[in-house]
Amino acid sequence: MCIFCKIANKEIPTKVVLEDDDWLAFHDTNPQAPTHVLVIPKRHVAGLREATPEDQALLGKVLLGAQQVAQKLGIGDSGFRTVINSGANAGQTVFHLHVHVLGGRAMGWPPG
Ligand code: DGP
Repeated sequence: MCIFCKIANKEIPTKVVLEDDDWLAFHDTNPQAPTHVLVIPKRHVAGLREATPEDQALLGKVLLGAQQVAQKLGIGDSGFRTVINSGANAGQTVFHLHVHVLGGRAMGWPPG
């Protein structure tokens, strides 16, 4: 079982921010901003590249979960960044779909 499936199953202690039946949001262990949360579907999807039309509703729920996280943690008004790394070249290291929610500081563009 992948590490994020174990987190979704509560087999690994994790700092949960929010969740519902389909998704879970938790603090990243290696934060890249004052606020850095990951939002994952509880059902295993390896990444955005592997998502199918059957995952359409789930993807929408995960994105709206990211919105709720930003509101709950107080970064909704100042602005926040959402990132989905897809594949090794983009920096994906955990192959269970996750949306990074980053905020609490000004962000540069383009990203590195
Ligand atoms: P990515 O590079 O896009 O695949 O991001 C993976 C992120 O997952 C990275 O920022 C570190 C985080 N991470 C990896 N393992 C764990 C873990 O066991 N717990 C938590 N909370 N975060 C993890």
